[in-house]
Amino acid sequence: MQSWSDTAVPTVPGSGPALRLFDTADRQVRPVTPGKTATMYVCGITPYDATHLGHAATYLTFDLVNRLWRDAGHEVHYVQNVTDVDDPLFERADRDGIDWRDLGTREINLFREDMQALRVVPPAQYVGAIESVQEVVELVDKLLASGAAYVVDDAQYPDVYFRHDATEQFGYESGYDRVTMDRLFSERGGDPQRAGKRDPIDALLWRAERPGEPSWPAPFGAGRPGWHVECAAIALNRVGTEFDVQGGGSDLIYPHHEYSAAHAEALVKGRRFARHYVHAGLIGLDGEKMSKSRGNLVFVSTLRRSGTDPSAIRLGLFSGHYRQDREWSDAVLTEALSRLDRWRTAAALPSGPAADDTIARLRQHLADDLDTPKAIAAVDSWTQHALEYGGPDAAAPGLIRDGVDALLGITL
Ligand code: 5CA
Ligand code: ZN
Repeated sequence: MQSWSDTAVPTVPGSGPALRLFDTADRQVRPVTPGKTATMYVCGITPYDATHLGHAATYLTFDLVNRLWRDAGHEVHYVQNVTDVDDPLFERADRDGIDWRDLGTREINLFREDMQALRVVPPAQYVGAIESVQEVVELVDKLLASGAAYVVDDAQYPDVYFRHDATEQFGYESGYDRVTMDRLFSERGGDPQRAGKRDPIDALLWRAERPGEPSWPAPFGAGRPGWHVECAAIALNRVGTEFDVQGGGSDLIYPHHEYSAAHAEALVKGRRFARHYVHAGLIGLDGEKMSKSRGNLVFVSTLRRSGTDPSAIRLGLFSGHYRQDREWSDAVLTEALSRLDRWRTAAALPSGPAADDTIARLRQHLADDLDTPKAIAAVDSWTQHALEYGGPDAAAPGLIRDGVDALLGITL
């Protein structure tokens, strides 16, 4: 599937400390240790509705990772998926009387426009679930052969399930106890009641064909992919195991990332799926998690159409730390707009105070688990000095413009 257009990223002289990120599995901030090419897989959208600010916050978080790696001289192999076949698409398409494929195409196009407007550096590989069905079939086949998967005893619908305890280390990624797993499994798309399963938290790998649902041929019966195996297959075939960062919102910690890791690890024994599991906090609106079921969504496309500067969207979302659940509100946007205005006024001056130290602090704070509030404070401080006292350095405003652009994706 086609990704969106590349965005120009300036280079900034000098370098900063190596990136450290919080790893959900190890529950601590520790160094990310990529080779020459850094590898990242981030869970993409399910395209049944437009991109809201929660999605945007997650993709902007991993855009920071991408930008920091590039700034440190790494090449980045970034892969993102699109869950373009799943129940929410069928339900929304039914409701709106359109074909689910057309709905998916429309929302993916809008997502691309949103990402481009936000100047998110595109993934090298943007991969749909539909176009990777064959990869899922091969993976499920291997899991069946190894005994990690089984077919339920149901002649009509012989669905394939994953034995959650197929790997010894199952549960290490979320660290959740069984009670929490049981609860989240049913809250987040699982089917604990399905008759014939060996355990309520065994996860669906392949859903046998049902009337009215799309299906693809497979040696174990026609059907369609389960959710977690989609990401396991797409990632395994492009970034392998022990890739640097697996990303998504914190709603994916369990079950999604736990099972994607377990599927892959059941196959490639002894190797951890991702080296770092990184999760962005959830964005809410007026005290509630932004979600389609609550109907409290602020769409990126709506803001764009109303003329909101995408750099202000970045600044507003970056004013809180990425791991913190936080809120979007008019006040957040108003503050971001006035900050952007101040930064732009200062960066347009013919000269200013020397900027080297500010660039160093930007790099240092971002490398420290993406501490955007402190990074923003560093630029605020330079701006305040520039506006109050001016400065003799004619290169400084340009350096600030490049630094803020390269590292934060914000154009001044
Ligand atoms: N297609 C799957 C991942 S394979 C999926 O979760 N799609 S999604 O459209 O529901 O979400 C896309 C991404 O946005 C995921 O990484 C998800 O964790 C993240 N996300 C969803 N809601 C929010 C929110 N309110 N705040 C922050 N991130 C969110
Ligand atoms: Zn995923």
